[in-house]
Amino acid sequence: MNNRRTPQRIVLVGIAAAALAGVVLAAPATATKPGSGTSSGTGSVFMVNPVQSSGDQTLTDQKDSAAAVPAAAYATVPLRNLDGSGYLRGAWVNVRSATGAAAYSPTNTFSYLRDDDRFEQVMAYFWVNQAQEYLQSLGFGSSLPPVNAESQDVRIDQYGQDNSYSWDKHDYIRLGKGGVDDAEDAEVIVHEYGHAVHDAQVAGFGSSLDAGSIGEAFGDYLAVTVGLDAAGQYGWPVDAPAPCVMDWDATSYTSTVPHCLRRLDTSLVLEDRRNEVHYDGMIWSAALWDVRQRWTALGLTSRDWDRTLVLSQFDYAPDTTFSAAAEATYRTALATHGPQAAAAVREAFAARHITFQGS
Ligand SMILES: [Ca+2]
Ligand SMILES: [Ca+2]
Ligand SMILES: [Ca+2]
Ligand SMILES: [Zn+2]
Repeated sequence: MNNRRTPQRIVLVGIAAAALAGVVLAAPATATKPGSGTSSGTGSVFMVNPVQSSGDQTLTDQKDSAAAVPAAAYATVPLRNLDGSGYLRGAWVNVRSATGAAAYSPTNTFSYLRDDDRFEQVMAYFWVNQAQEYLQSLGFGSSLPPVNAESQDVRIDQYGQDNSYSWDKHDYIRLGKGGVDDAEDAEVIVHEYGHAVHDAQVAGFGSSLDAGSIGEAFGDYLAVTVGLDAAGQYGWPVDAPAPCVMDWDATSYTSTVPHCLRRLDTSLVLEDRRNEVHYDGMIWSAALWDVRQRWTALGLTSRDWDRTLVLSQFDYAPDTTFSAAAEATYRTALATHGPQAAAAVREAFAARHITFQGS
């Protein structure tokens, strides 16, 4: 394990330093797939989710009825990198319907309301593509190594339980139903994509309780940061607390307002753990969210932090501990943005009682 980790860290830190110094490295061959994603279309999607964009915490599923969500919650968006087949397939996403009709349009026009199962297919295409584009905008696949730069299989299970998961052995994301259809909330889709990102960065990632918790935490963090970035890109409203994860999917499970399946800004510390990956993940995601604020106070940006965070994850062992992963993140921050930024990382983890040697 150490034989693998140490050289990789040196290589990656070298790449990061070169990128930050403005040295442009040759793009890896896998970064683009010419001919497999050059068409564009349009689709109708939620602006992350209808609760986050409207601020209306009284919205409920009402058995998947179209009338339950106002027309103002939808946005017409470009669907990029399609393969031109008329299906929702492209360079970074391959949507399959486990049951029912696959969305098809010879003009690449995909406009459906939420009671039509094809709506979830459009959501999955748009948001997985958006997440990959976000990673690429940070430099992954150009100045930095690619991250999951392949056509991600996504299966929409029209009859399944509420059991979305990313199944790395078969390399696909499955989005289920139950309460609000999972793919009606972009934060569920991007959370699952976060697992695919980890799997692509470190084979078999998540084989310890701590690593599994980090996987859940990163999924939640990625979901929120990609959604906020998209809101900025497209000019969408955000009328719910930014650290609230899966506002719309949560309406089926939570009675307190605001509806959040989980949050990134809890005060949980290591001793609060319950040995359950989603719950324990909130200890880790609170540190990630805290670093974001600390770096902003230092004059850095959320994008700077997101780039450093994802870069550091190449260095996590599949069965890492919180402590070892925190140290790897600290060392990457030191290499990319220097001692002050690294100290902020160390302090954010220490606030969650996650420490490592030298901290
Ligand atoms: Ca639906
Ligand atoms: Ca659900
Ligand atoms: Ca949210
Ligand atoms: Zn998960």
